[in-house]
Amino acid sequence: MATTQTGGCQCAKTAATTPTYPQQVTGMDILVRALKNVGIDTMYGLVGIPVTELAYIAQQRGIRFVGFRHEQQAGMAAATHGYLTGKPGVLLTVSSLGFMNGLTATANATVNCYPMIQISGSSVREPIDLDQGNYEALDQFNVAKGLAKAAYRVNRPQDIPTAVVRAYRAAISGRPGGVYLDVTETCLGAIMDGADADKLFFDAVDLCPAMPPATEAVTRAADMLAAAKRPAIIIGKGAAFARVEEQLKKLVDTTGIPYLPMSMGKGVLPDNGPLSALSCRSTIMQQADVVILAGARLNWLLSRGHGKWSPDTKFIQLDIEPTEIDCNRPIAAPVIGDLASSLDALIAAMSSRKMSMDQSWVPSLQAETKDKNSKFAARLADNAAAQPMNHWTALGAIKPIMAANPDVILVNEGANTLDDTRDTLDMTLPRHRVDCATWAIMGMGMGSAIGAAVATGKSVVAIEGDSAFGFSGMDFSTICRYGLPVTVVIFNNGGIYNGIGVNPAGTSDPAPTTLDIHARYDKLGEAFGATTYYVTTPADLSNALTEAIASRKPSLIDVQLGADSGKESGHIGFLNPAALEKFTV
Ligand code: ADP
Ligand code: TZD
Ligand code: MG
Repeated sequence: MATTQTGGCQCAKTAATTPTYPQQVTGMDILVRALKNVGIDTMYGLVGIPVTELAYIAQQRGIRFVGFRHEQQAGMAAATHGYLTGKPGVLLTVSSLGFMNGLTATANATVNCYPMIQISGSSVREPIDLDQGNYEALDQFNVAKGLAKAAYRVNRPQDIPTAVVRAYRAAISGRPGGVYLDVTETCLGAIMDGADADKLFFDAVDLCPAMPPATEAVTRAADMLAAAKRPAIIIGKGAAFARVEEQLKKLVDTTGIPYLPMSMGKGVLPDNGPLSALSCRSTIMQQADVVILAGARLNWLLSRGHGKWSPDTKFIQLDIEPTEIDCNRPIAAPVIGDLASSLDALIAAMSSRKMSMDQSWVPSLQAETKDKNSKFAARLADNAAAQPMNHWTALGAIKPIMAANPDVILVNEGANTLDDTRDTLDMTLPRHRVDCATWAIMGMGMGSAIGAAVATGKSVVAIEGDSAFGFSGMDFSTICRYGLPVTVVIFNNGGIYNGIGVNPAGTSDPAPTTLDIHARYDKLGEAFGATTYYVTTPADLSNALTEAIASRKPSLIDVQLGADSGKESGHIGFLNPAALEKFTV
């Protein structure tokens, strides 16, 4: 334990407050016990003043502590842990910048409805409030408020058990999200009598209560569904999170309604099932008369309910969040409740109703699927000989291997790397795809891969664009340090979108989109003791991935693509190439 003063901070004094008498406990002891009481078994974070001892105490008392190189990645891991397990993931950060680095992930979790709790040590209150320049002083609580689903500050050790239960409930109940728990250094280091502390703990009852929908809402939805001629179900990541694969299967089996998954809804029902309309997105948007949104928002990923959507489509929205309804488009039949309860109720209501679906609706979608699938297969085959490889060639090599390993969790980020991977790789199991999701952010890859591997014990393959990997690459070392069964596959096309951008000024500086086409990312993996591969052909990629998955050891595959592989998608309307030319001097 450090006793030296760091930057004039007060925290070294905290270090001396670990109780020497068994009947005394610190705020840190109480916090660890409170976390264990609500079932937290894992904590992701990065330590330093004032939370180092807290992490040690957690580790000593049986909470697994996974230490990272950057808090953002620890936060992405906590969020993914929450999403995959249905219990809030926990992130531990130090004050000021550590807190802010982690807050990025907490904000992202809130946007994506992932349950997590960021616990951050914060500097002593009084000098912060008087702006007196204390070590790592920042009014973290007020900064977090705008970005987290909820924020709480604990100033006294006797409030910790209540604070932890409140943070837990806020993270998981209703629409899940990221919760911030500010624990002041003073509170962490405060000493209490052990017997008094014992009296603070309680068993919280029903931490994630069911929220069944109103009967009349279900009746309205069932009537509308039964009358539908061309119905469809859109399965979002809310459905994956809510673990309603059985209910959705039953609804689909009993009604024969086709389904269309959102990116992380893939696998809730099999992508390759007979009623999967994965390839018929535009047709559903244009022709479906009744669409059930099951844990999916009509946000930008669904054109906010406009664009290609027919103005006549009616929506039944199953969601836990009432304010989501009518957000972008009027919802004819809102069903507010937890998805499991809502689907149970809808299935029950449908059992006494007959569907009136057009006989030709499903066969026409199936015919379109067949046609698109064979065109897609031809496209992959067409690229099989491409040298250097492009995104499709590489994915053509990866596809059969992932199909043979359906229980591997896929993490995916990039631009072309994201879109093409999503389109190529079928998912057959729920909660097996984690990607950059609602905000389309880069920099979730290593954290999410680690969270997925730690939370589930399953093997993980992260398919990363070279740019995307750069945001979190240093935490590949965390994969190695913890010996996790993660294979990182980097699609190196030398840039953001591709590596053929041209600097319009003609100077020797690279274009804004250009990165490092000749980089050997495999060497980076070598530095941390991973098994590494540098591959230039589909056959080598295929062998490398097969071996890497089978090994269940940290592995990194650097996939060399051509610099011209990938299309640029980074233009907004007025910054199109023609406009850029106009502005070029
Ligand atoms: P996608 O990006 O896959 O379309 P979104 O993140 O946009 O999914 O939407 C997920 C939706 O699921 C959110 O509106 C959220 O409120 C909802 N949701 C999350 N958990 C539940 C639950 N247990 N029951 C019902 N709805 C839920
Ligand atoms: N910064 C953050 C945090 N998120 C972002 N989404 C971006 C920047 C902008 N951006 C994209 O939207 S995709 C992308 C960036 C930088 C990277 C695309 O390049 P890649 O994938 O190498 O990861 P491809 O295969 O070359 O397209
Ligand atoms: Mg790239």
